[in-house]
Amino acid sequence: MTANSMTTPTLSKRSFLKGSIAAGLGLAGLPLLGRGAAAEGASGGILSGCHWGVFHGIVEDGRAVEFKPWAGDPAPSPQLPGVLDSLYSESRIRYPMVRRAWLEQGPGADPDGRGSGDFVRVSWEQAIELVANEITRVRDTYGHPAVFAGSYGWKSPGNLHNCQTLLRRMLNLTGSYTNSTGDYSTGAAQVILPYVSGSIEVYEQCTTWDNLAANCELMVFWGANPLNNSEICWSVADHGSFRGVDLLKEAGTESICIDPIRTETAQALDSEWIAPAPQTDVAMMLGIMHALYDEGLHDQAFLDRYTVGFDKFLPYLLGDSDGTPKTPEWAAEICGVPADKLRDLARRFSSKRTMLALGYSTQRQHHGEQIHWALITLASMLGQIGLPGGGYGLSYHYASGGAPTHTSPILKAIDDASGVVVEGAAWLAKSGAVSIPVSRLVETLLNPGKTMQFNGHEIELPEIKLAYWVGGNPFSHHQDRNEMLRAWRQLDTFIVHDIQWTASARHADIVLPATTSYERNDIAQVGDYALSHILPMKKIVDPVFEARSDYDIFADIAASLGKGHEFTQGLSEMDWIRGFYEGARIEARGKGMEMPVFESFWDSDEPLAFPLSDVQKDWVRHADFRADPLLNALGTASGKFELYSNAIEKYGYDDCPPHATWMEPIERLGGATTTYPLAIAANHPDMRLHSQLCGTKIREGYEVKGREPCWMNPADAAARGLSEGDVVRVFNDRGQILAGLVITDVIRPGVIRVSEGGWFDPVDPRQIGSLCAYGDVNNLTTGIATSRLAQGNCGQTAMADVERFEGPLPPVTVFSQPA
Ligand SMILES: Nc1nc2c(c(=O)[nH]1)N[C@H]1C(S)=C(S)[C@@H](COP(=O)(O)OP(=O)(O)OC[C@H]3O[C@@H](n4cnc5c(=O)[nH]c(N)nc54)[C@H](O)[C@@H]3O)O[C@H]1N2
Ligand SMILES: Nc1nc2c(c(=O)[nH]1)N[C@H]1C(S)=C(S)[C@@H](COP(=O)(O)OP(=O)(O)OC[C@H]3O[C@@H](n4cnc5c(=O)[nH]c(N)nc54)[C@H](O)[C@@H]3O)O[C@H]1N2
Ligand SMILES: [Mo]
Repeated sequence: MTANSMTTPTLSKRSFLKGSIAAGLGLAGLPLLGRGAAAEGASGGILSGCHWGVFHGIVEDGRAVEFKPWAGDPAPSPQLPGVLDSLYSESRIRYPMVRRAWLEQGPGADPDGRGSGDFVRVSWEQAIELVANEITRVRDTYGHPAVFAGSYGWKSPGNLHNCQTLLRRMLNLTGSYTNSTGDYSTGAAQVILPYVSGSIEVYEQCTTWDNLAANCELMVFWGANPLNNSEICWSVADHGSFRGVDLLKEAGTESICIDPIRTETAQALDSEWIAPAPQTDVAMMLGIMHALYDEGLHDQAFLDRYTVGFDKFLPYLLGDSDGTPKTPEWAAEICGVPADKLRDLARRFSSKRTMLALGYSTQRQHHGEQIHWALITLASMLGQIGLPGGGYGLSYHYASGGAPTHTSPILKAIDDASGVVVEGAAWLAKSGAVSIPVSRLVETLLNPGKTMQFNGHEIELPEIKLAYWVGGNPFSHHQDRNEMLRAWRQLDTFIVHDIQWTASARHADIVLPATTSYERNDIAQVGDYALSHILPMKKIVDPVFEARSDYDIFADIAASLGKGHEFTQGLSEMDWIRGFYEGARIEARGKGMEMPVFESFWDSDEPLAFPLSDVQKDWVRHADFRADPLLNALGTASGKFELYSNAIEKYGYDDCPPHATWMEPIERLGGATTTYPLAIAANHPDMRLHSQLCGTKIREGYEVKGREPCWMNPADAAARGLSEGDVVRVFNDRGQILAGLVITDVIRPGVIRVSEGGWFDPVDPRQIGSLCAYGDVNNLTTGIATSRLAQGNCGQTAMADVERFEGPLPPVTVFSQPA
């Protein structure tokens, strides 16, 4: 069946009632396929949810003792015990705390002392007053943009307790601040793709897994690992990608994994493994494109009808414009994959119905803008975009992209009082006086008043004196930790609300203990793409120690600044939640569905299920564009895929040319000017969400001698005389960390893996460049931007060396309460 050939059937009120609500708000009508379904009939306990999925909290004597996965979860997360432990772990922040030097000597005192752990406990009243007064002082002295509230990070889901929106709500009601644009996930891709395919695309739906299982003959996971990266959602996880991978396995679909690591997904599907040198994928794609063209395998009709600019890209591919034909032999030299293999791939991609699934890591690199452009150019040459089972997909690995989208209303959410509802796209919203690209804060702190090119325009970098962070961990997520430490010394004040004593909290001047989602009530949707259910996120236990919700904290600060009523509108927590639900109920009615009254929804023991139509189940990305490229034009200037961009040509950036181009990164495996021998895959961790849960007991399952694991190929270990379980020093000119060695042949020689999110634990916090005792990989990564176009981060650009650590091992102190 061809997708999009029918319109979505309108469900009668009756059939919806029959299909889901009458059946106990449960799963009736929803297929429950996939691996080891949750504990049978798990229920009882208190229904809630988190980034890792829907669960029931079991409570004994006022204490949560188990988070039991919901029976409807096709692949419950093994991280749930860590989620429970995040409530009670030794690393929980207990009381409001202020750094002694700041408290006694005032803002900006002894900035080198940040991170040394010398905190003084204060009362909530005093903490609120200190924060409100400091916001006022900084605004009055330096102007409103001196307050930075970009506050990027993965917080917790929930449409009310969105701490970042709440921070901006408080600041918008009382004045202004500097915000940030973009994110660390897809910083480069989301800026270039609007020029190429007409939208940011990286977070949009893919052709469904169901459609792939029926139509795809060759699935290519290009730096894309759904079985790791779909453990979570930005909202509450549905784990639909696990079911999706199962569908491919059942269908026996041939697959290829192009990745320095033989991933969980590759292992589950027994995929062919091709391991190019990291950061060379653009060259590899060009080699394949050259072979396609050379052998006449490209789809000229598709290029003519659906794209512009191939004629301007071709001279580059053939070498007419720069003297270097991008032949498979040329590409093989760079990427390390033999030329014959590249020709073989060109033939297989073009002769089979092929889906190219690209992850995000390849754009989190120097010149990361090029990879998505190269992929779309390659997919255009193959001519399968918009066909069932073919083309390209940019989120198969993320938040269960490709899990079919249910017919559901959009749940309303708290807004930031700038007139924009931002849940789901918090960091894309425009609020605040000034906005800087999210990963350029360090550059901004070090260069106030200077100008920066960004996406065709110029930004003047503001002077920032106060950074306010909630729901994010910059001392984990930002690159080049030591440069960051230098920049942080420019700040008068750093305020952090968190659940846990992260490195960011430890480097703060004022630290406020926030509640977890499990200590407050909220509401959310299940599945970023699936939108399969609306979930009551019920409070499971009372707040521990003196933790308070970000909502209550900001309401008090707003009140202290004279805007208390504007902040709360006189509504209680449950009033807000009910309001969001009622909004959805009205929208659902417009779609022919009747949701139950709020009380029966809230008191039910099951999430509220929404129906899935056959059309959505079989949905094909870009099918409408393919069917009628005029009526369903893309959002680009020409309405077609732009393989050459006149707009980007006009910007004249030498680090981002107007068509997909192989650009040498500052350092890479085999790079002519690169000094360190090993490429670091700073991937997303399998048993954490970034740094979240690193402070819990779940760490005991993967740490090696108390340190973050470092994977290494047996050949590289042998060459260095290293053994499994050795504590090693991983180092380069930017920094040094300890890690515990894991020797494995699922990683390519020349590459090591140290996942992002390990907590930064400097042996001497006063000394920039100090050894990190636990293993925060961002001591080693580069802080440069992808290019002047996107100014994205390069968390996957790092070369290093590894040696056995000799001498007395420094203790890991970052997981306990500060001194
Ligand atoms: N080298 C390298 N670096 C990377 C990456 C990489 O691949 N390589 N990946 C990048 C990417 S894609 C991302 S998204 C970032 C992630 O970076 P972050 O999103 O900053 O990382 P998290 O560990 O999720 O931090 C979230 C913090 O919010 C806290 N939190 C959770 N809920 C609440 C709440 O309700 N209230 C408050 N106040 N706090 C709360 C958590 O305890 C945690 O400390 O890292 C980036 N950094
Ligand atoms: N379990 C878990 N899941 C997560 C997260 C998490 O922290 N933990 N974080 C979530 C977030 S916020 C995001 S943005 C996404 C991130 O999604 P991605 O950025 O796609 O995830 P990564 O794990 O960094 O990388 C994916 C794969 O790319 C490979 N790779 C690295 N460098 C290269 C290269 O140069 N070439 C090729 N071909 N492959 C390469 C890695 O080995 C890995 O297998 O994940 C999300 N999912
Ligand atoms: Mo991300």
